[in-house]
Amino acid sequence: MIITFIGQPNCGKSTIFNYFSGYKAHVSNFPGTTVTYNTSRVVCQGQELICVDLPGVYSLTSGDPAELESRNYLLQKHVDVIVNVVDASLLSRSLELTLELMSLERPMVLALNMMDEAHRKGVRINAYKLAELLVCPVVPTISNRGTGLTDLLETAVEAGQAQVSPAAVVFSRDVEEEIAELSDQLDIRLAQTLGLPWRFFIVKLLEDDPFLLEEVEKREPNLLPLVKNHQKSLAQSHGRPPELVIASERHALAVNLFEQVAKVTPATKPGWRDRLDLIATHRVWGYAVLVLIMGLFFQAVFRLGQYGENFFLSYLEMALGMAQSRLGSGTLGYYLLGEGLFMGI
Ligand SMILES: Nc1nc2c(ncn2[C@@H]2O[C@H](COP(=O)(O)OP(=O)(O)OP(=O)(O)O)[C@@H](O)[C@H]2O)c(=O)[nH]1
Ligand SMILES: [Mg+2]
Repeated sequence: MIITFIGQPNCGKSTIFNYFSGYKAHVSNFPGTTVTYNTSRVVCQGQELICVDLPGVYSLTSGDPAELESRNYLLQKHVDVIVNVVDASLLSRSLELTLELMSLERPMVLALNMMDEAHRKGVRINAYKLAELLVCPVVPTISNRGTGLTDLLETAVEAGQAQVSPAAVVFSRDVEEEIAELSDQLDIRLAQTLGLPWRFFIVKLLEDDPFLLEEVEKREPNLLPLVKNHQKSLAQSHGRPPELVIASERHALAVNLFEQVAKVTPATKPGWRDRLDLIATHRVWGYAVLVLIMGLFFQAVFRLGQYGENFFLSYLEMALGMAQSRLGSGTLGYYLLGEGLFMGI
């Protein structure tokens, strides 16, 4: 069974992947850490799984090479279960990608990661209600502490066995009408040859997806003006490009989902991390903190360096003496090894 971890950048995918695989995929607090996919064999409930850690993506239509890697993996390779990792503290924004992934019509599990951060920000999420609305299991996790991860993998295996797809994403009436009309005019075999769900294919064409339009142009060039006409009609009725029309529909659906399942109660008192953040990002105190940290860093380097200096110096002098006696002081070898390497250190 092939299980892929996919989500927006910096939501904790590699941390989850590393927990299961023991593999040290690079993890950091910067988005875009993983730029190519990693795979690992994992055994769960006696079943052999292949876990795949994909680079972070904001959307399935993107020109960024790392995002394309994820998109191509999902669209072109066999995947049994999609584990959509979301940052629970940024749930509304994260659900936009979830809605796109749901349209791939594959078994899916939502990992509600960074629950500690959500809690810190006063965001309370009703995971049961979210699961009900998405028709997909939802597992709360705190992956850097390992919390909920065994449950997550077991749920993913069960989802892969049950082969149930999440709910269909329904847009507003006029977008649905364009989808229905375009579906009537195109041949379903176009999507089948590309191994894509029919509705996903139609929506992406309306979104002006350059890769799928290229495929249509290659296979059925006479159909391209038809697609362009539907894009134009969508753009005219909304006064903006078709890809923005659909992106804002997803945004509205994500906000609506968020409002149904989450409650935000502002933290009564800011914690020490929030206070530190406020000082470090202050437009005056931020520079003072920077100077203080640099000063401490230099002090640490010179003071700690003093202790090690004499110890290393005695060995280097010994090595220099040996090089001089063995190689002779005027030789090229001595210049390279003695004066170059040892004196350099
Ligand atoms: N507080 C908290 N931090 C977490 C949690 N999970 C992961 N992190 C931290 O979040 C940061 C990003 O984690 P990664 O695993 O690199 O995220 P990623 O999704 O693989 O990121 P990209 O590869 O850039 O897409 C790291 O500093 C992790 O230690 C969590 O549940 N809670
Ligand atoms: Mg990563």
